[in-house]
Amino acid sequence: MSRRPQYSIRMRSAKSGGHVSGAEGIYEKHDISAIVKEYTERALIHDKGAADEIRITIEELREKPKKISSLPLYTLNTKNAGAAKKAAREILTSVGITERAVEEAFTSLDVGITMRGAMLMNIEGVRLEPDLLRGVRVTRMGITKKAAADLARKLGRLGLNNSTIKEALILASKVHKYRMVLGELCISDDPNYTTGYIATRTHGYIRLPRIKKRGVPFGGRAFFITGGEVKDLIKYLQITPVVISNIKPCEGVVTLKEILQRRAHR
Ligand code: PML
Repeated sequence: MSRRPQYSIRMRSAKSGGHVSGAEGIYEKHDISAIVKEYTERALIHDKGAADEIRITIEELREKPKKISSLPLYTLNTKNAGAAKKAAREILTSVGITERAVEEAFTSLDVGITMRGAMLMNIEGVRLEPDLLRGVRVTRMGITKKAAADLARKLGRLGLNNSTIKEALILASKVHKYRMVLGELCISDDPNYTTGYIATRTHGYIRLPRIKKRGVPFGGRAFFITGGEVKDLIKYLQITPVVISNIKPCEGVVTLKEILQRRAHR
């Protein structure tokens, strides 16, 4: 029996040429029109102002999405950008990423340009993505309806059930399934969203409140990678469809010590 087709739906919006918002997921045919409406409304109502260009791509997937678990989610009570950076440094260096690379990532995310995709950095901080201006955009990821309900319930208990966190967790979970990726640093480019995160396969998805000051309109993502073919990694990030079908624990505020002692079992 042939399986029901699934579709990758992706939205990117811009205003005067600058990035405003993006969203994406993997859906069935009967969901398409509702999702297009939801994504369009999201692009038109945004803190950065209404988009003047909205691009929506709907593509039938040729490959059956790979099913994976989400990363476990935690929040650190970081009080300011300095504390968030210190926590990021301690966690990321504990998996073999150098301090220099972490420093380089923070500096690059603070230059005032938001790239369309993520930076790829080796553990010494050397950039490896072929297009240094665009970076690598992670696409073709989603979540099953059952897992989405479970995630909404788990995040809801923490007062965190919003699309920004859900989409970032889905993206990070796809990225960290690939063995070459050791860690990630993310700072939102939304001027009103001051919580960022780091992720590693060992520690999970760790939210870092107050990683930037309110009003800063740039940010981005850096993936720290080790040995392997960069072109295979890029192919996985951009092309391989992945859906989250199982949700790992989502916990409230934990200490840095607890994070460093805890090992996520994936
Ligand atoms: C983004 O895609 O804008 C980054 C979102 C970061 C979410 C951090 C969190 O609150 O978990």
